[in-house]
Amino acid sequence: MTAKETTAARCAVLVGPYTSGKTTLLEALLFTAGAIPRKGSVPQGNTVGDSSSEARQRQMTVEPNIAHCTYLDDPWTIIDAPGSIELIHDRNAALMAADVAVVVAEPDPARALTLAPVFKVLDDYAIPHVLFVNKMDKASARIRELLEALQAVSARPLVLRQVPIRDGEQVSGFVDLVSERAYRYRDGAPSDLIEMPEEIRSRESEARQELLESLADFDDALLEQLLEDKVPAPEAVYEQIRKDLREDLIVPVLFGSAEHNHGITRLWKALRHDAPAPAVTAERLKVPEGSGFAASVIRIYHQAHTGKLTVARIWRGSARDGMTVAGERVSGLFHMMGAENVKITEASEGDVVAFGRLESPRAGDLLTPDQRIEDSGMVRPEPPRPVFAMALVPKNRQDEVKLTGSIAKLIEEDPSLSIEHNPDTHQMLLWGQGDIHLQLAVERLRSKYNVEVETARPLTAYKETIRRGTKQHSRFKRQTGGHGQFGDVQIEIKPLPRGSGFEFIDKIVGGAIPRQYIPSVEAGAREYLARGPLGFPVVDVSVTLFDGQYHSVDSSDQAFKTAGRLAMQEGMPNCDPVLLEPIYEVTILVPNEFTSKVHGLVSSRRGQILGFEPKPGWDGWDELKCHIPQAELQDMIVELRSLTLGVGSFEWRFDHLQELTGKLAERVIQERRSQLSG
Ligand SMILES: Nc1nc2c(ncn2[C@@H]2O[C@H](COP(=O)(O)OP(=O)(O)O)[C@@H](O)[C@H]2O)c(=O)[nH]1
Ligand SMILES: [Mg+2]
Repeated sequence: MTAKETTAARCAVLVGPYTSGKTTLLEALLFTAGAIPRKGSVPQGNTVGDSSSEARQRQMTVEPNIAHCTYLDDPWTIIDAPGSIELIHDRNAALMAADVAVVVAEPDPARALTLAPVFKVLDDYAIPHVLFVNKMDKASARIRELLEALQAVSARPLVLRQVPIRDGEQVSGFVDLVSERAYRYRDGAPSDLIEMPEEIRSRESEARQELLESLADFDDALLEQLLEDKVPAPEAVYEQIRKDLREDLIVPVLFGSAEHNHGITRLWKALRHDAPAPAVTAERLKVPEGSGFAASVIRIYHQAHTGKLTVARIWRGSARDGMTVAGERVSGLFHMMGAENVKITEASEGDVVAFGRLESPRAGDLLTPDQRIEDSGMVRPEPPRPVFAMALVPKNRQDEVKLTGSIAKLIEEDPSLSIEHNPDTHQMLLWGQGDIHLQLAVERLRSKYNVEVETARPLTAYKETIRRGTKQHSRFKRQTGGHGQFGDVQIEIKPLPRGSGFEFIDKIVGGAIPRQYIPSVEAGAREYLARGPLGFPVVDVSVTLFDGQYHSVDSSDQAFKTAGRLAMQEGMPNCDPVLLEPIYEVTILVPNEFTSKVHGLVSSRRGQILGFEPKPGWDGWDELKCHIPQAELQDMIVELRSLTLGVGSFEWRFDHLQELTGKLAERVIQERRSQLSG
């Protein structure tokens, strides 16, 4: 083999669908590297990753697990990213630390589509990646069939590096297609080199030929050799694989079993030999040139004991405890090992470190000794737009300030969460990527910050308007002891077209109401708009003040304001009030095999398809534009995901208000009534 790429610390990020075995693979990689004495397992709840109570309880990765090790004297950081589609931002952010990504897949062709989103991100950002087909201990499908299914969702060619040796149905080892050596798996130990079994020879040479042909697509010299039937030297083949991976031209495919430690040494060797150096990655990510220390923030962790940890990858220079970063003094320099922080004194290029107690950094920042640069021009993922919300109320009224502060910390850790104080419904809404995402936030509020909250469904921001006009004469008159209050107004109330808002027209002539009181009439009318006859804010109404009377002693601003409101209160119920519901424009993105299902979903939610077309740059995906009522949108992501193997998504924005009548409207009005009286 040729010399490996670098001695600087490298970083591999494990990605792939939920339950494909990434956390188990992290354990296997650490064990094989000698970084842990025993291999834990996810079901037993004793792995390096997933150590938080939220993760252990669900047997699910809920935040990136970061670990360090040394493999054959090379320093490595391995990040095990969450697989859940709801935690997609944490995965994308972790990928910004990757020299190489390992896509972990289940050996099930029927689930190939679940890898589409991850291949898409890797292809878009041109992140070098290998595919590790896991759970080969219980694979029933043939690897060839699996690769065909997976190739359909990967823009880059998947290139098989090994072929399995089978003992009956059981995969008992593999042949490496470059060295042409055969190995037999041993549980929990490196494989044994064995004689290549006779019966595999033809399959092996066929697969080897395919490998060489894939490589020859990117190299003329190799192509020439193949055409001349020459056997290329193994060194040349290794070198070609390394180069193609580094340029993200091919995806080498390896397989094994994380649970049984099968194929782990082979995976390690591929990473060690083929993963690019951090300097190459820095260039790909457009780390600004310069001299001296520079690191980019991968993620923030708020920990009970250590406080805020800023996890960053060092692109240039070195880091020491006590140094100045972003103008602040670092207090504690660590390597993370799952839940454990291992104190270190120094770190250099390529290393992923945690800085203790820096106040200012945010995920995505570029850090230098004296600055945090938000907009450094580096490649960085935008958090996805939220698709699911929950209303939060602290159980304890006194916790309100604490709640806001704690949520701010959760958002620092995960910028795909956000908070909104809804001006229409007055609810505090926590927004995110789905039910699990938000449940996790609620659990962390309790477990980390000791804040208990009640959750509720977000209310729909209904409005109301009128369908016909009326004239209204109202008088406010009160005689109490000294001088009283008097205001008399005649108004005409009229409906306005959708989206017009509120309009007030003054048609007073001849001083029927003195000038100075007219703004008060308007103010009174406006005050009324907060809650119309049906109980909701009123929109699209015009009020014309055309006559009135006053009293030289008893009239006042206040009296005319009250008269204005009174006239609305008395007149509006006669104007045939009607409920308006918000309609959103929704853009749904799904693989086109699900497009007809989505039509059904949209119409079952009172939606209307405006059109659909193939999504540019997304081979095999459709984008559907539709109008859907806000009330129907709240849990739509849950149904959309269950219809589409979890990969469907959507974006939304408010479009217009639309009349709602009939049974649905009656129910909404009833609910509002009991809410207002309750
Ligand atoms: N049979 C088998 N099971 C595995 C293997 N790797 C992981 N698992 C199991 O698959 C489940 C999900 O594993 P986990 O590592 O949490 O997957 P992740 O969601 O990708 O991190 C756990 O119950 C593991 O014990 C494997 O190689 N073979
Ligand atoms: Mg996991």
